[in-house]
Amino acid sequence: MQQRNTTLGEFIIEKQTEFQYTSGELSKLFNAIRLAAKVVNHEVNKAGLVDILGAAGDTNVQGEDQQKLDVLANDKFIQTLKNREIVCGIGSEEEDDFIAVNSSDEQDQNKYIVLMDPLDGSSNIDVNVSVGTIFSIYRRITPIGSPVQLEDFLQPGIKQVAAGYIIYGTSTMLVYTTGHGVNGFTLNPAIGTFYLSHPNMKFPETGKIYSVNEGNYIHFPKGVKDYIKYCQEEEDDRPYTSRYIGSLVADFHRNMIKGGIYLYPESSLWPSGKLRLLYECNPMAFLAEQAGAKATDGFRRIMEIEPTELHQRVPFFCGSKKMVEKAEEFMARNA
Ligand code: AHM
Ligand code: MG
Repeated sequence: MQQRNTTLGEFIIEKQTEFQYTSGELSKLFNAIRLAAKVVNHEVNKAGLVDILGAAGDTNVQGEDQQKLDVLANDKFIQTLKNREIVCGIGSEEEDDFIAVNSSDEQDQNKYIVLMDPLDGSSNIDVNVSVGTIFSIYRRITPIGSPVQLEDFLQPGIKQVAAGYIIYGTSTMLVYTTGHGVNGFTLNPAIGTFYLSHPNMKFPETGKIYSVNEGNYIHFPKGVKDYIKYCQEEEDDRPYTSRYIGSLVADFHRNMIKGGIYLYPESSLWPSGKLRLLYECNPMAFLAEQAGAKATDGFRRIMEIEPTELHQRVPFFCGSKKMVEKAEEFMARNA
């Protein structure tokens, strides 16, 4: 039984044998992530106090307005990951192309690539609603010492060696998996330390919450419309409760604790769905599966999809196993 006062650093050292690669590598990686998380947390928390709100004036590769904190979070994570000399490449929602780290160094032994959404749900910052950072870690597949290639980033989710998120909410938490369950750590801001607060997190097998942007109902495929009607029917344990924050990390986190399903389907507005496979859906799918839940595109397991593009989008159905299976039934009926 884990002690409640275990710190993230201690926990990683204790669990090092569960990580299939060299001990120390995981610590190095997480040292970088947790340090950047603390810096971003500090900035997010003072967002209301200083004049750093609003669009930075740039648009990102998806053509969306970038908030200043998106840029800042992106810079902090990239800078910290580069400094720790463990990562050979970084892919980010805020960068059009992947970044090769130390690619000219013949002695470069860095083996890991990180894909991330440095500040997801960033339209919520202005209104004091939770946002998050999502990360996904792979081993490179091209030879160590050579410049990293696009193929290193285009690996299916089943190849992830670790994934997680940081939620900047009423408290700040870091939740991660290395394929041996999911553990959650809460930041004590007074001393800047993450403590194990949620050991071995599990999604309830079913739940009573559905999270979807119902304003887009008219644009959804019939299977999703029928599933939403099913959630609203008065029968058995239904109608379910509708809860949609508009921050994937926050909606996922709540559903994992309480039981629920999150849906961002394809629609006439977003023909391939809105969320990105590599740094939003795959890491969340890895966490979901490790917590006993399910993540699909309505038909296929998210983690088995072979990526073709860095910023690829995919429909996303994720949450309590029985709820996702029910939604899939409606999708199959209308395929
Ligand atoms: P972002 O990466 O631009 O922040 O977009 C991703 C976010 C998710 O966090 C959230 O679940 C979804 O977009 C909300 O989209 P919508 O406003 O279309 O419902
Ligand atoms: Mg995002």
